[in-house]
Amino acid sequence: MSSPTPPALSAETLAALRADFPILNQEIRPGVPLTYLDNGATSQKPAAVIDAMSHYYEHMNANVHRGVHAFAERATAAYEGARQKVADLIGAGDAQEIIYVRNTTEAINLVARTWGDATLHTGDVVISTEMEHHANIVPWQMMAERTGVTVKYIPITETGLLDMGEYRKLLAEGNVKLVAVAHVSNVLGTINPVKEIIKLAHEAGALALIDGAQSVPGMPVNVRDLDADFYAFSAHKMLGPTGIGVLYGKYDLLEKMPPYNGGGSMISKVTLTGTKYAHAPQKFEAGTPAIAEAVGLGAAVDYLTKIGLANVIEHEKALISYAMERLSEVIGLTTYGPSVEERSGLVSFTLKGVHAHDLAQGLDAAGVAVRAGHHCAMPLHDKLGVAATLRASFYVYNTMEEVDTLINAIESTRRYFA
Ligand code: C6P
Repeated sequence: MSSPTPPALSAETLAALRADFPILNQEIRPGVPLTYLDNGATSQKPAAVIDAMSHYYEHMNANVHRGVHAFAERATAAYEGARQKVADLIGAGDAQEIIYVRNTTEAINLVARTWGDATLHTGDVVISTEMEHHANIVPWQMMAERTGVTVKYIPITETGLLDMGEYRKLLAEGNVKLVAVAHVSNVLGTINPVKEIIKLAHEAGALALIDGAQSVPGMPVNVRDLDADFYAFSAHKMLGPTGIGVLYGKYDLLEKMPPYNGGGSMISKVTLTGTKYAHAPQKFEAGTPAIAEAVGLGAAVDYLTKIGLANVIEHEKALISYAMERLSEVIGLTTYGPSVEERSGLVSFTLKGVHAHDLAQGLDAAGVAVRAGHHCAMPLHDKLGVAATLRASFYVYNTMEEVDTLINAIESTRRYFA
C-alpha cells in the first residue's frame, strides 16, 4: 500500500473544519460511519450556512425590494449583501453583474432563451464539447430548434482533455457566435484551459459561456481575468443551499439582453399597453426570489473565503493524488480522465465484472456515498464506451482515511462479486 501525500490542511484544521458540518458526524447504520464522497452531486453544509438561514427566518424574514419597514430593509440588505460577496468571490467588476437564478441549469437556459433567441439565426454556430453535462448541451439543442443555429462539439482526446486542435478547426469553419464549455468536467475531472478557450473564441468573434458548476466550489476563479462573457454556477455544490445559483454576465451584455421571465420586480414602469424593464440584475429576477437561500449562499462564500480557495484546491489535489494511486492498485479497475495535474478532486471509474450500481450498493453498505450512472453526461459515456461509471468526488472536509475506506469497500465488493 502506498503512503498518502501529506494533506494541505493540517489534521487539527481538518478536525475543526469537520466539526462545522453536523451531518458528517453520524453513522449511516449502527456502527457504520458516513464517508461522504458525492460532493460533485452536492456538498454538505456547515452550521454557519444553516444558522445564517435560520437567523434570517427568525430575525428578519420579509420580502425584498418592496416594503419600507425595518424587516424589509434588513432582508434586502442581506440579500444584496450576499450578491456583493458572490461578486467579490469571482472577481466580478460589479455586483450588478450577478444574477440570482435557481442553479447552473437555469443560468445556462437563461442565456439561451434571452441572448440566444434574440441574437442568433440560421447559419450561426454554437460550440459546446463532448464532455459537457446535459445542462450545457440540451439548452443549446433546444435553442437550435427555435433559432436554426447549428451546435458543434469539441471532441475529447484519449486522455480526457479537450482537443484544442479540433477546437481551432471548428472556429475556423466560421460563423461561431458562442462557445459554451465546462471549466471542470463532472465526470473526467478535467480542468479545461478556459482562459485560452475564451481568448480563441473572442478572436473568432464569438462570446464565451463557462459552466462553473464544478469549478467555483473548489478553486479560485476570476471571471475578469478569464474574460468570460457568462459564467454559471450553483450554490449547493459550494457549501450553500439548494434552490439558488448564479449567472455572471458582463454588464453591457446583460443590459442588451431581453428579460427572462416577466412579472414583479423586473420592471421600471408598467402600463396596460406596455412595460419598461428594470436594469440588470433585477430585469432577470422576476417574482419573489430565494431570499433565505441567497443569505445562505453569502454565508457559504464567507466560509470558503475564510478557508481560502487556494487551500481547497490544494487539499483536493492531495486527496485525488492519493486516491488515484490507490485506485491504480485495484485489480480490474479502470479510471477515466487525465493525470492528477490536469484534474480536480473527482474520479470516475469502472470495475471489471461489477456493474456500477452494484458497486455503489457495495460501497453504501460500508457507509461510502458515491454516485453511479451517467452523471448527466450521456454523450461523454457514449464516447467512453461505457453505460455507467462510479464517481468519487472529494471536498474540503474529506480525509486521507476516507480514501482508504473507499478503497477497502471497493476491494471487499470486488471479492464478493469474484
Ligand atoms: N452535476 C453531478 O452529480 P445544477 O443541477 O443545475 O445545480 O447543476 C448542473 C450541472 C451543470 N454543469 C456541471 C458541470 C455539473 O456538474 C452540474 C451538476 C451534478 O455531476 C448533478 S447532475
